Amino acid sequence: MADWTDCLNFGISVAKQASEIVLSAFQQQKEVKLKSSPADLVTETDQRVEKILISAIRTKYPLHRFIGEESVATGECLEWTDSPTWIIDPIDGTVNFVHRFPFVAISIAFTVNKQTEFGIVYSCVEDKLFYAQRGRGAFLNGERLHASRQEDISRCVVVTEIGAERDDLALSTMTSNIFRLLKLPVHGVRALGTAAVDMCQVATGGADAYYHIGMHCWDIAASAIIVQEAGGVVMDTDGSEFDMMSRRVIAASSAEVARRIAQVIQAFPCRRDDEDPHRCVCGGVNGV
Ligand code: LIP
Repeated sequence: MADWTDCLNFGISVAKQASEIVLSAFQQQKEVKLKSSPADLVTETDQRVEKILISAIRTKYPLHRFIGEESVATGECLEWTDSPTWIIDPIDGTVNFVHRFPFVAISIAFTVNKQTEFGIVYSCVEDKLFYAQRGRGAFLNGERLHASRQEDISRCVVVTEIGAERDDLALSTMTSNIFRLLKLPVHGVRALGTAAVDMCQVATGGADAYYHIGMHCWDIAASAIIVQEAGGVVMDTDGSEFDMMSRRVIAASSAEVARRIAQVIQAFPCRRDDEDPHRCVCGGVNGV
């Protein structure tokens, strides 16, 4: 079996270098552009950090492929293949970044044969480096992570996000999901504004579950393996196997809590990340 530890260590080093750019821009005024909705923002720093990450990784690993949030946003084909692939969100929590709300993360996952080999989530302002390598555990700043193993939904803190959708169906679905969970009851519902850092709270045991409908593969690809390697469970919101491209996810301390959340919440229709081939243009970061 191939050992991707060198790739992981290189990924951590480039994430730390990129964090310096994020932090230096964090307190500055930002030029903000809109993407899919009035709440789906992008800044020059998002784009610059992604370009720097891809350029550095491509120089060392020229045959590897990339799925980057901002490359896809500007028309790059999202083609997930069996090739070694880096799935990158240069700034997860861009709304937080624009508002200086101190939860912004660089999220980098690495897959081979469509299986995640490692994930890195660097919460820049907190200086918290979460990472996990398949079969070798999950870590926060070098300390081993363990999910809470909570099995009683009524004793859970649940993390979720409202996301960038602002249409009536999405908003009514998401708010009614929160209402139903609170009426179970659960101990609390939280949202940090970054799916990656949200999900890592399950790996630390500080939260017992995270769910989201509408996020993208780059938001959660890295944190999914971090939860799994911390002993947590990751699945689709319909209770089926986790599907990184479905834009639906539940991460939990135990299968029992994950199943209870799947029973309570409802999803709304989302186009899969790997659909819509007409949106993309060939060439770009993957060259073909
Ligand atoms: C964000 C997610 C967050 C969600 C936002 C947005 P971005 O990713 O991490 O959980 O609520 O709508 O999708 O766009 O900041 O990389």
